[in-house]
Amino acid sequence: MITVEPNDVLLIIDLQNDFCASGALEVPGGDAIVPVVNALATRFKHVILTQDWHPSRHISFATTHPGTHPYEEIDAPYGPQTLWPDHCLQHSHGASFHPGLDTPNAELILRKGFHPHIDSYSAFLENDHLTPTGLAGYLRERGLSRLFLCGLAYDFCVRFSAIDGKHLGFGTVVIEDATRAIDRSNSVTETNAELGAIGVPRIQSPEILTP
Ligand code: VGL
Ligand code: ZN
Repeated sequence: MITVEPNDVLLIIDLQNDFCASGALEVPGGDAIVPVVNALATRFKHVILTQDWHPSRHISFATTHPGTHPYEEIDAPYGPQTLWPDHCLQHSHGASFHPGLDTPNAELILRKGFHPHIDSYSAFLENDHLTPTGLAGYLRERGLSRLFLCGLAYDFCVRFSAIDGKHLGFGTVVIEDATRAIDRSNSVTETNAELGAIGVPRIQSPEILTP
């Protein structure tokens, strides 16, 4: 059992239409986490949402690089970048939060991935692992010290947000059953191993929700 403390934050990653059923980059089972996330949100004093928010012709879109296909990798100036179907276009339906998401107490929506030439999986640092999003400063300034992560996708944006959160000194926990994975080329096994190696525990939502 876990007691939620006043300085804890529920960080809900990218629970957007394009990652849910019939979305452009559908994460299998993505919709199923919505009721779990809603229930979790009622237990936290602080709730923060991230929103993947790409301009058209974003570097992460295969369509931006003629001759490539989604899920291939390119060498971007900042390192390898997986290519995706066009998704989460700014102001599109796909970029909107899942209509069932109900988190009236959310205090911040952090958009990421809006720079045309750099992708951002992590809520903290863009994919160059250098450019900050400002989230660490926000959390520190407000004295928020422990993060509980949920949302989509476990093996991409949840994974990199958890790793960076931990490295930046925040208590970091992933609520496994409140996430779903894309699961390509061993990415779930890799994520489990990485999180384990740096001491980010994976818990189940009843550990928080059971009274
Ligand atoms: C994500 C791939 C591309 C995610 C975002 O939210 O995990 N994955 N953009
Ligand atoms: Zn994206």
